Amino acid sequence: MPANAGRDQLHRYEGNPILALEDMPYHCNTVFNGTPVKAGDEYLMLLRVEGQQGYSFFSLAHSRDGLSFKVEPQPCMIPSRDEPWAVWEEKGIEDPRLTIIDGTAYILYTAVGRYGHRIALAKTTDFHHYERMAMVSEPGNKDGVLFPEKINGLYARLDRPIGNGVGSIWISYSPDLINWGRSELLFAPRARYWDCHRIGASAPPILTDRGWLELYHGVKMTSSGPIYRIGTTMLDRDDPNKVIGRCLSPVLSPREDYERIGDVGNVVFACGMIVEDDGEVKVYYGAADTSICVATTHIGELIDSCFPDAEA
Ligand code: BMA
Repeated sequence: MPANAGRDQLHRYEGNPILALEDMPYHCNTVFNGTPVKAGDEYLMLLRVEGQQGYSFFSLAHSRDGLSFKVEPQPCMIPSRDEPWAVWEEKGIEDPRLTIIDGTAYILYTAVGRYGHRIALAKTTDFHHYERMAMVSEPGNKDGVLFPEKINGLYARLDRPIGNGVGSIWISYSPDLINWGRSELLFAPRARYWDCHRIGASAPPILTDRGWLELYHGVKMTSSGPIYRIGTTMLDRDDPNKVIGRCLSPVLSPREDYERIGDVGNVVFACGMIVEDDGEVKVYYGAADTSICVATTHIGELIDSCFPDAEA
């Protein structure tokens, strides 16, 4: 038997979950799907919090080691009451994904309103004041992640429109982060696999020596509901419309009680990762839509997972 038989490629931190209801400084229902950034020697994480009222908003947490986080006493971004945003955010704001471009933090998030889900864009320079910039998709789209640099002179993003009930990962480009186009399908669910039902971009892409590494989530439907797992794919460095690698097996599947049991059981859902100087990767993920966990691996292993050499 191979040494890693029965294990996931990502190694769960023994202290998981790193953020749960008990760690929150105010009353809420759950905290999950946090997006991290390393600023100097501090880690920041923008968290999705679901309030007891039932809709989501964002809070900010700080850490010195990327493992132990302290949440600020008040939420940092709540659904807008001002038009043109209010109608699109009346059911909450969800799943932030943070990307630093030229020193500004941009957040793509899901705005949830009566007409469905849209991707929205906000920016901040201090993590306390968030300026809404634009709604950047029509309804029916979510899981937006920005590339951290322009590609061939244009900003680029991945997202997940649903067409004909099928959720696949698409790429689009923009000259100004506001107007998006040249949208093309990148990759789709795979029949028979763990990602057969629906997929979506998870972490903002990271540039490696083999290309753009993307963590995505894949959903399989079962008779007791969906199972969300985390997988990897590699896009060409100069032309990310070319998918040059894709894992066969997920790198993380729900197995622990805190991933199996919660408001939505059987969910591991990444919203970001940090690559440390020594190549260690910390992947931050929501567990069962109820807490935040971290799992680690080496960047080389994540890259290798995109290039499986045999049908498993
Ligand atoms: C997705 C998103 C995530 C959530 C996941 C599992 O569609 O809504 O926020 O974690 O489902 O419920």
